[in-house]
Amino acid sequence: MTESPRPFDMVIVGAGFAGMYMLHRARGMGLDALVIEAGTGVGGTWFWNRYPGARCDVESMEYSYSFDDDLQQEWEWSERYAGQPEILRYAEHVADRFDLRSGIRFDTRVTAAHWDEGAGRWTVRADAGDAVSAQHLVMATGCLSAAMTPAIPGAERFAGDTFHTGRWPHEGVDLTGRRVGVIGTGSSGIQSIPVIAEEASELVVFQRTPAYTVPARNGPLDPAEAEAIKADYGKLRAADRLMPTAFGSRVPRRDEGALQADDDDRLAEYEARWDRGGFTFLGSFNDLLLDPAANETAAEFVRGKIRGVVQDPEVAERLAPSQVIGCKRLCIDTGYYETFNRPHVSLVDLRETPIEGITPTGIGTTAGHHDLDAIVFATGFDAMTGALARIDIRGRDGVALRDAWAAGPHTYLGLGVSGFPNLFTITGPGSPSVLTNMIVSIEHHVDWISDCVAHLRAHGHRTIEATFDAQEEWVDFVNSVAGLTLFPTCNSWYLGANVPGKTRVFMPLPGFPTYAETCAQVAADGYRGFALG
Ligand code: NA7
Repeated sequence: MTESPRPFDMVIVGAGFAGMYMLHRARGMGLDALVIEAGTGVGGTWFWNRYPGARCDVESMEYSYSFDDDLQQEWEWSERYAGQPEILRYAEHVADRFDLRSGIRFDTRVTAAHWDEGAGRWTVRADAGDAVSAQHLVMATGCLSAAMTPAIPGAERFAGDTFHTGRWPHEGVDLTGRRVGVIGTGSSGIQSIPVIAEEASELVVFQRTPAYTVPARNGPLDPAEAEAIKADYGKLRAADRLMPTAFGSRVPRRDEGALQADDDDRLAEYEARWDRGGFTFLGSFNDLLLDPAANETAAEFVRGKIRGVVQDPEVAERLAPSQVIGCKRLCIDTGYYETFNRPHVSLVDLRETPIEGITPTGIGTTAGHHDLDAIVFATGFDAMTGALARIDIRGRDGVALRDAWAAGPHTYLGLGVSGFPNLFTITGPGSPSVLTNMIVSIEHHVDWISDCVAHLRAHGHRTIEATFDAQEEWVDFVNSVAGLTLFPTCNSWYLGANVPGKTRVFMPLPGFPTYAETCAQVAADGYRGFALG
């Protein structure tokens, strides 16, 4: 006899910052909620990405929960930008403080979620334990969680060790005295390369596209600064929510186009922000992601910095990007360009000399063979949709989400999908998500979902589902906004361009404040664009 799956009011997939807060809110509403998490601990991104140098690119005082004032007053960050171990400790602290672990089933990977039309519930299956059923299914699976390792011929024959930055061994890796190859120069490569160079006897960096990176200027967090923020934390949080990226309000964007400023003034602005460090560099002027000529002034400024730091002019030219700055996510580094001045560090430009294959002893390119003891894949993720597509999610009439999204993700507000009732995606495609401070976007979505479920219960509704028309209109809107920007001009993971065969669609929506207003208005209008059953 098969027992029917244990029923929950809400099943949440993932115990990163999104899943943890969703569980907290669900419990606060009296819901019987369960989180299912593939890892053996909480933290999501910060649980998996333990590579050397892993660090948040949003400042600590902003990259933290705001929902509990005691928490934000009592927690003390040690650095301006928190490193992965400290953020993981923070996630663990939150789990303990709010007794979240008792509601999380760890070490269990969700494999399937099927909508049962008759029961009006989701049946959720995993690779361990019994199936469960859920009235509401919340996907808190993260935007950068489906790691991608490229299929390079011969990879299985490599006799040394291979690692992916997004799946770094928890016990750490000793690369001392080893010859290491790093493939990939996105944020993970740029953060890890200077640290790996400290240990490795030889480091070969395999670069396909150079990225722009701005110094982090990381260091101990000034206690006086932290105290001043904590004296009125709500003020910083509110000001950040009014920023397009939901952070950085302390150094606002200059409300002027780059070409409106004269040459000296423009240069001084870039220098000041370069010296300050971090993402606010892109806020130097208000048109950097709108006007190619404006963008080129910032791009050329960074290229000049690269030429100034990197001693070998040929290496400097290979490191100098040509695409629009900010089109791929800007990187924030500590000593990246300086690392290429070290005698044991070399750069292979894969545009000139592509990889032919991996051999038992290293990596072969069209220019020759590099003998290696270890290969680090800093090759990124199947972003925004990858984690969802890897689960067999089936909505009405057995339609698979991965089929429904074959031509790119279609959502309403990045929160709901037509044909998939009672399914919510936290920071889903079609919402600002990865273009923002993720914790702000996460809290916003969790609060919205919580209010929505409370509304359904108060009004006796059992289901909610995005209407097809509202969804398609939303997809058109997201595309039209993206089309006004320079984001679609390069091969970024925002577009899925890094995943072979993935349809090229710009997935996030630029502009947090307008988006948040729209979501609030949709709720105030009785969940306009959703069908309530
Ligand atoms: P990214 O930013 O997607 O970077 C991946 C890097 O790996 C990038 O330089 C890619 O080059 C490179 N790559 C990917 N596939 C290959 C192959 N097949 N051959 C050579 N090089 C390859 O991922 P990260 O983990 O660094 O960062 C993700 C986000 O995490 C980051 O933006 C922050 O938000 C935090 P490409 O540019 O595609 O030519």
